[in-house]
Amino acid sequence: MERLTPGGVAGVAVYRFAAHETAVLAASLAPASALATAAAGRPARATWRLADDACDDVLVVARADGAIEVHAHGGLAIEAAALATFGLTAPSPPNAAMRLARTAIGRAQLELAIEQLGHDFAAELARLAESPLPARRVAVAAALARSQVAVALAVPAPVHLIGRQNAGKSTLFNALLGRERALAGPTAGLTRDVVAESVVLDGYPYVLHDHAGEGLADDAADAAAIARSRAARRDGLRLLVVDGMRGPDAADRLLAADAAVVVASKGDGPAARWPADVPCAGRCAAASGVVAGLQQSIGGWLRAARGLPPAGRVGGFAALDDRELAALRALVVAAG
Ligand SMILES: Nc1nc2c(ncn2[C@@H]2O[C@H](COP(=O)(O)OP(=O)(O)OP(=O)(O)O)[C@@H](O)[C@H]2O)c(=O)[nH]1
Ligand SMILES: [Mg+2]
Repeated sequence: MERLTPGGVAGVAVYRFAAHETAVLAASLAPASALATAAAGRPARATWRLADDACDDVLVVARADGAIEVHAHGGLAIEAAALATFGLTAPSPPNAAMRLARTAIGRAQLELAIEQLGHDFAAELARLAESPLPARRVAVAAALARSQVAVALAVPAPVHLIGRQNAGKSTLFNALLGRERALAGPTAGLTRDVVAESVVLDGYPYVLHDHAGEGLADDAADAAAIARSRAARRDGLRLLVVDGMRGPDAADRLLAADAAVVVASKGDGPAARWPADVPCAGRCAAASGVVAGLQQSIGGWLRAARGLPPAGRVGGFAALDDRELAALRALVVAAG
């Protein structure tokens, strides 16, 4: 028997039983048909009696891999009797879907985790491995396409707010987080250290980085801050913030060349002329304090730049991390 919930006194304790334990388990359940009902795909309510003084109302559930779960109440008497009857095996390591369910931030991540918990990744892989190669190729290609979206939903992507000093990066950073995390203000070069925080934008998770601005380096500390920022933003998506009341200059044009998204800040003020050859996703007014709308629009621009669909379920089993992706790809690579 494996205990899926942490030990202790709780409202719910979930125990998982391997095939060789089900005969003993069946004998302790009333009605005796509970196990067969669960095995047929219908969760069954039952009374679990392991000893005269250890009795609980439980739910019996069969998982896709054939294992049986008993959802009990976590009382000390039933826990002690279950341990005495079945012993405790070491918990199996959580798969990516379980880890995501525990750490999900935002509704879309949770929906994806619940969807993927409905698929037994190892069992689906084993089933695919048995299928003829042409059908396997088609199924793996479809799963990899879903996985591209699933990984984007499960694994936060780094986003770097870059731009000229005073462009409005830190103000935008704070507005997207919905709190005053970084210092912002009219002093050029105010931000020196890179500050990173997690945030959900338009349903997708990101680690948002606020950076030192590009511009004059009055002293060694400014120069070090700019150099450190340039090194730290090499990987990930760069979101260029251009002062929308001034418009892009030569330095902005250089930064725009390898930015995923360019936005014009200070959208509550008069807009500067914007040259047609500098791409601009849109204007934002971070100082206005409308967090939800800002998250939606910046998230939407990032999503469009990444070619991702609206966040949510992906419609089938998918890999959620590099290890699962590699296992999926290996199904066709090994077969040539
Ligand atoms: N009106 C208006 N002012 C803004 C907006 N966003 C930023 N500002 C102002 O622009 C100035 C610079 O803002 P910051 O967010 O500190 O700029 P930054 O890009 O982080 O600057 P550095 O840290 O020096 O690189 C501040 O005085 C802000 O109040 C906005 O949406 N509207
Ligand atoms: Mg700043």
